[in-house]
Amino acid sequence: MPERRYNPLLDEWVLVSPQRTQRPWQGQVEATEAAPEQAPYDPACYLCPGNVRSGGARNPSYSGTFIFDNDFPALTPDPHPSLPVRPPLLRAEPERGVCRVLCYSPRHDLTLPFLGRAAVAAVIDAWAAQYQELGARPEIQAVQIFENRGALMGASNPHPHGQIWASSHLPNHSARELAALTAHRQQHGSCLLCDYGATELDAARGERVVCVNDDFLVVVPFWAVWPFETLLLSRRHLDSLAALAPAQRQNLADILIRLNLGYDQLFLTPFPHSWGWHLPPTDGAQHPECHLHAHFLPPLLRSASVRKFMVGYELLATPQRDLTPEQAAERLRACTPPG
Ligand code: H2U
Ligand code: ZN
Repeated sequence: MPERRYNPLLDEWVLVSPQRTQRPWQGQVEATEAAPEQAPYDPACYLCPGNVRSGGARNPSYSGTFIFDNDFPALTPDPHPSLPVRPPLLRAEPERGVCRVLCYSPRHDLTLPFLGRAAVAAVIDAWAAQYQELGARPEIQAVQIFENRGALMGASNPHPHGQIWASSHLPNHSARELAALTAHRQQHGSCLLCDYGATELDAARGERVVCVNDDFLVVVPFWAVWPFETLLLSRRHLDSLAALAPAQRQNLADILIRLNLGYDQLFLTPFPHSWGWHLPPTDGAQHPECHLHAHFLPPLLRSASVRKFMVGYELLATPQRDLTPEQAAERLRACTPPG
């Protein structure tokens, strides 16, 4: 039977219609392309060590992580000239910030789960350092760390990399989450995501749990919108990546590797997705309501070539899914290596 489920982080609903998984499908079937083999170094890659980027700068011969200012940034650090006076309904504000690109390693051919635990821990260190460095700037209120993986998600280059966008206002999703986390703390005196993580670990058979270790938990959230969407959260209350002790960084590397291997195994393809961290605002205030977590938002539905489209009812009304989060978690869990 259909039901609607509530997403307490975004204060919105998702329609779950499991009876529809039986319906016939004669729609789009994308050709399954075998992922092209990548070489460890590609002389034509903008991100490989020693190569010239499309903006003209030359990359150093880096050996670990490599971070540079995006040559085509969506946000720029310069103070804005004043905006034109407009009617009240045409509201705009100046926005400034910094956009950076983070290459995970010099290896053109190794995605995150194949880097090995020490190299993934170095990427975690880089995320934490960027969050602290950019967040310390007085004009920066929010640091968004994310990755578009795969051509299906619009990634422009196969060299494994992520992005960091730091802005002078809170982005929409962070603002909505912050409001929800704050309201939960005021009403219940506890952290929404601590309470949610405990609820999932207590649930019958851990039916939405994908993988877990001493410090981290991955679930297909009860309110997931994308078929195989997951939420990664710390098991204890930590607000940000900067608060992670070295042993916790190792456990975070472990869970990131296992989750990504599970995704790749699910449809025997390098699983395309967008994913990223939600970290506390960097507005100088304390944020005890914030809880370290990342969202993985993959589009694939049935195979390496059949994806979910957000169309019709989803665009105009409410997101809808057929496969239940519990079914998705069971399948993803079966593909994820044990710790
Ligand atoms: P994707 O993560 O979606 O692939 O985007 C890569 C970013 O890298 C994109 O924002 C930047 C693009 O502007 N880029 C450079 O800054 N320099 C380059 O030489 C290539 C790509
Ligand atoms: Zn490369």
